[in-house]
Amino acid sequence: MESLWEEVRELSLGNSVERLESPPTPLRFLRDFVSQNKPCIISNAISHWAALSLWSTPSYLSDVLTGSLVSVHLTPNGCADALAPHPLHPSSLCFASAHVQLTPFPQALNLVRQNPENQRYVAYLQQQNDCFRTEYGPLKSDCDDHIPWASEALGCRPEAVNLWIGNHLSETSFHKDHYENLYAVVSGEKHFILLPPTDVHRMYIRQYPAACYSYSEGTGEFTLELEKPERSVPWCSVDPYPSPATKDQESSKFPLYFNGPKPFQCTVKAGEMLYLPSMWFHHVRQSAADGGCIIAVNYWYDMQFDIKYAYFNFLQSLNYQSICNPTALQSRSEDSDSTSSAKHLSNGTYANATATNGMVMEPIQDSESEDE
Ligand SMILES: O=C(O)CCC(=O)C(=O)O
Repeated sequence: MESLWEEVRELSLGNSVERLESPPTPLRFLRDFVSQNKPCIISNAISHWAALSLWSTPSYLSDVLTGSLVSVHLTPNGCADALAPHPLHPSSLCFASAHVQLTPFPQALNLVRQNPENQRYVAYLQQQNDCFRTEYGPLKSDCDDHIPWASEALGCRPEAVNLWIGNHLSETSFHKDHYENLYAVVSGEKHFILLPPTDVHRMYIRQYPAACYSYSEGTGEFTLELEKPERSVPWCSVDPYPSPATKDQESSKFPLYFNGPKPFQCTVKAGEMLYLPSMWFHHVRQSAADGGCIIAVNYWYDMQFDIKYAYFNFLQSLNYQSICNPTALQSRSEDSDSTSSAKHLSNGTYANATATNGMVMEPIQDSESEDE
């Protein structure tokens, strides 16, 4: 397995995410990136968008969307769709979704912009259901309907276009999607950790009971309740940014992640676009120099469920038991000076690791995907 991780880096991915100074031709995009399932960051792909100048003025957004109701995701800590202590058994974990409320846009934007350090909640405007073309329809003419060279290469128009407006406290945990993703940052910066699908076993995908936050405006408190009927969600177990106090513990629970090849890491700045290939695991943080909002629009194109997908499912079904010790993994990763990547898995259904070193993953069922 370790050879596989290294070989894809040596043969195709290299050590860092490639940067293109201008949009590729459809042929180059297809040949060098999509068919190779390889990410890249593209400059000057959205320079013509009116959004780049207009959206940095909050009053512009509030004026255009004055009558719009949008989905606000509220969490106590900025981590929606992420692991949290189980409400009944706090020594174990559950998969926690945000409290979602439809709110008039101007008010919703204030929830994101108010000094987040002083609030008991973190608000993130995002709804991964084509929200840009529905909830945010009045902003449509500020961006492109689709990315022409990508549509030409992929032979279709986007299945969904989503808008993301958040502050520096919102964070998206490791996951993967079954889409080719063109992710354009309009203001602020997004910090991605990426891992290719070949690294699936490094994500420690396990089943977690699904739960949902509920927020009371009256008390300002969140409660976390298990979904009814109960269901479980296969989700990545790794937090790539453990606190100094838990770092050693996390490294020993997830040695394949922490001691394996460095993930790909990249920052996508305002005006840039990331091509995030289908099935790559990704973890996202965000920041804005002025403490303002971070705004992005992403285009999800259908992926091909082709031989790569079939290989991925086969790989994931393997009961990988590393006989390498973490020291061996460490020395391999020191040998290569790769940057890093983080990725996300589709048919990821693994029972809890049972080996003492946390390296055993046993397939337990063939579920659809760990994507939501
Ligand atoms: O921007 C984010 O917070 C997450 C983006 C993401 O996960 C996606 O585009 O698939």
